[in-house]
Amino acid sequence: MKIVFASSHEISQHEWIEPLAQALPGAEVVLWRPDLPAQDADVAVVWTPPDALFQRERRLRAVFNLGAGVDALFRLPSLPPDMPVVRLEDAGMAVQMAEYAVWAVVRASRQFDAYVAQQGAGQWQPLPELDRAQWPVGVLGTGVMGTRVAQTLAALDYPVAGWSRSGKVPAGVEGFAGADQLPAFLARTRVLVNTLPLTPETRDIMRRDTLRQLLPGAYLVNMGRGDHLVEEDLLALLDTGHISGATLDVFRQEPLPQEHPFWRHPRVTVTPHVAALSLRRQTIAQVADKIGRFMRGEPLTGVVERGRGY
Ligand code: NDP
Ligand code: OXD
Repeated sequence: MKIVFASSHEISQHEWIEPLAQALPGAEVVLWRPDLPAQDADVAVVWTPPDALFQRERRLRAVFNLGAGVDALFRLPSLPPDMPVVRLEDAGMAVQMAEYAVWAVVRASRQFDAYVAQQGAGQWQPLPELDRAQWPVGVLGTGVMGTRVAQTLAALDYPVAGWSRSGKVPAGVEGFAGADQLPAFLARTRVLVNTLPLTPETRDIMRRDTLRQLLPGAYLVNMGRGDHLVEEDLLALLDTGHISGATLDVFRQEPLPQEHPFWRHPRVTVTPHVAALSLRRQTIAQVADKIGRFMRGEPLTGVVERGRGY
């Protein structure tokens, strides 16, 4: 079996190629380079690969994505429409997404940013206590990431609801399903936490008319993709005060351009797409297991439904 490893980012032979080869004895793992001839590989392991990979490697039988989101892959014109695409499932990322959401929600609801400002001014001024009923959290997408996020916030006694296509949510979380129930979900939500995948249906889902349906003083946490959020609509609603603040990890353009207003906005917190980092050991173990199953013709999970886009 031959595996080609392709990414637009710099890949360390020592950190990725050698451990993947060790995890799949008998497999040959090569790093894809645009200046090399076709490798005639059986499968590709990728993270934001160049389109040229699929123009060159014509014998690929499947693609294994080193991330949960497959939107970047689906943007490539040369990805064959019937090529099986397998994504990463959790691999240590869900707990990090939950930590990120807790960080943002707790900071907003317990007014910890105000205490940081107080310290700067040498001020000792306890603020009113937290009433959790005033901070209902709504999680967009209750898949692998959203479920862990919702469970974790519910364990901290925030009233939590989840929205998905199926309406499936973990115990202790109120479920809302599909476009019909989106208005009711938004109307009971103050902190909106996004963990959706980017698809044609979810693009721009956080825009003026949806964000305005949130409870006044709403707070936004975006960990999904930048294209879920219409950035100028968020800025306008921050100006009116309907949205009190936002913690954003993903952006329409990454890295976020230096001149972007989010950098200097007093009520926006920016992080550089790090809500969940790939954990190399867990990622390699999972991908190796999935490749092994695929090659042996065994059932495997994480196969993306091309029609749904996730
Ligand atoms: P899953 O496929 O497990 O979950 C996707 C969820 O979104 C499901 O609950 C699904 O509903 C729901 N959904 C999809 N489309 C719609 C729709 N049109 N309407 C309503 N609900 C919808 O994905 P993961 O949880 O593993 O990952 C989610 C996303 O998180 C990734 O695609 C990626 O963009 C992002 N991510 C970001 C990271 C970061 O560091 N910022 C790190 C990792 C992931 P249903 O359950 O009914 O199918
Ligand atoms: C992912 C990501 O999709 O890191 O895995 O954004």
